[in-house]
Amino acid sequence: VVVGVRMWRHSSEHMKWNGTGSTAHFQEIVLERCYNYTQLVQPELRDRDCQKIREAFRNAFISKDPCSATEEDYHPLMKLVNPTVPCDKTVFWSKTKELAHQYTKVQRELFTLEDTLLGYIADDLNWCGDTGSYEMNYQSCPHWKKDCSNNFVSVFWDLVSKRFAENACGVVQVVLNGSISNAFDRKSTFGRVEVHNLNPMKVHTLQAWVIHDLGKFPSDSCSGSSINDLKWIIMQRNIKFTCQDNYRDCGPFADGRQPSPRESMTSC
Ligand code: C8R
Repeated sequence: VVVGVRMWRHSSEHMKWNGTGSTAHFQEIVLERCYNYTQLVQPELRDRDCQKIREAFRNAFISKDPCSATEEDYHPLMKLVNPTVPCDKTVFWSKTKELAHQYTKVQRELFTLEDTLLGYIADDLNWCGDTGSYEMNYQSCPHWKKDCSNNFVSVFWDLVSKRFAENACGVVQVVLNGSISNAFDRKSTFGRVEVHNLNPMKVHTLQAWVIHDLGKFPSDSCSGSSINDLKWIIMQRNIKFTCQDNYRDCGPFADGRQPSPRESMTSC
């Protein structure tokens, strides 16, 4: 009976949140991605101390209430890694992560947030700790809607997205999804954080690409009302706005066939 009670107490303590638990091997993955990025992807960052980065990342949330995250918790980590994307090379996205990444994989000089060190390290990972414990919680983490919005993962993405946008300069691009009803969503990270943190002294144009999935009915476009919202917000901030449906700048194939949006984003 005692064993039963202990087991029950144990598991109820750990399943207290509604979201997925921390990614298995979180610490190792962070370290490995950091080494991979600083040595192979962006060797100019060779001198970054990955052990320190891993430690600062962990210290941001370990032993803390997973529903009381603040920007300050991440300041030591942010100090170790400042974003450095050259002018005209920033690519934002919203509901088009895969496509945007395919695009910057081919256009090597362009950067999404995941092509910078912190975005690269954290992409697709989940993490949280627990008050009074040095362990990560691998069973469950707060769900941003069902538990709390000030969880460590959400606060992290809002913060790095803000810094990414603040640092952008020249012409910046955003890849939006024309196959959903609101290609521009004010409540997305792009609409809520990045758009408002572009610096009009540095960014002169926002170039939007509205991409339609082949085989899916186009639900939104440059002339739709959600893009019009975006245009208004951007123009009020004194930044020029341009928009293109189904971006392509490479012409038809040799056999005259027109490239699909996906092909034109990724193969020319
Ligand atoms: N950005 C935000 N969120 C990110 C992210 C990123 O780079 N990378 C990951 N993995 N995530 P969405 P959005 C996770 O709704 O809200 C930056 C977070 O858990 O399709 O407009 C990036 O610079 C987050 O909750 O897009 C980009 O421009 C979801 O994915 C926007 O913000 C957000 O996915 C994209 O954010």
